[in-house]
Amino acid sequence: MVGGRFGDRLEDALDQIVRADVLRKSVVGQHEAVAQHVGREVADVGRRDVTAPAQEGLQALAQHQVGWDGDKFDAGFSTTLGAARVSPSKVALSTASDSGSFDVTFNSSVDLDGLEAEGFGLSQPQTTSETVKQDDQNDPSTASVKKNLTLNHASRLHVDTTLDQDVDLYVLYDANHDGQFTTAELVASSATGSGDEAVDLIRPADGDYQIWVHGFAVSGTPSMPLTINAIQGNDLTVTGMPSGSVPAGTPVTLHVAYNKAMTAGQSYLGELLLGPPAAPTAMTVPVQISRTP
Ligand SMILES: [Ca+2]
Ligand SMILES: [Ca+2]
Repeated sequence: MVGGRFGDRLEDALDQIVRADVLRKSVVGQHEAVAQHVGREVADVGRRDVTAPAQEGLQALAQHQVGWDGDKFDAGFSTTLGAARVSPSKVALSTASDSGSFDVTFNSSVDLDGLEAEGFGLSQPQTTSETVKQDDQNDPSTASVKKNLTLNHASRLHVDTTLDQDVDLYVLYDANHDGQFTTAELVASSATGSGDEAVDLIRPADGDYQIWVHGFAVSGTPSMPLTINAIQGNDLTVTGMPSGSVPAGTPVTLHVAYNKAMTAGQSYLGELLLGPPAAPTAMTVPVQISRTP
């Protein structure tokens, strides 16, 4: 609607939709994680990096301008649409050693002003059997299941429930560090009409958390599995990050070392998060290390 009437509601006056060329990815058979990377540059405001999973088919990029001067017709911006990929897209290895290393290669089709990468884990998911009952429907703090959890250098927290009756799931973070968990400290919830609930937090802050399983419509005292998968720890060390910008098409090889006292016969989970400085968690490489005797 550029060139039309400029009223007070400037945010409605300038919308531009750029229909990008069809991006086709031959995903099948490729051991690559692909994240569509969008670099958006806005005059006078700076640069924004926006990422989304790449999908086959037409990609549409919508730009919405807010709060610029109505008489400033030449406030231009440019948009770069490209793809970044990491190979391999995930790492699963078996080892008889508590330490070792592997490499991953990053490649972007657009210039980046840097690349950050960090390793998390190694840790193990835990599933416990919990007994639930009918709680006060109007007060999640009456949840009869409350589980404490401490996170330290976590890339991800996944929690889920499974039950054929209606329980809801809440995650609270003790943001003021007073040892109490109040509904004002709710950071995630899943409250559908079923008992199959799940929440995911990416790069959650260090500190104390409490998970509530709230019986919303429960008869009797059924047992149900509660799975908590916190990928956390400092057992993965990433080296090889570039010190400056990364020109398009320049592969970056990252070296990942792991070192943890593991129990033979058990598996451990980790994760690499990487991306440009403005979006350092844009891409993920899941890591699973199985310790053999
Ligand atoms: Ca529910
Ligand atoms: Ca608190």
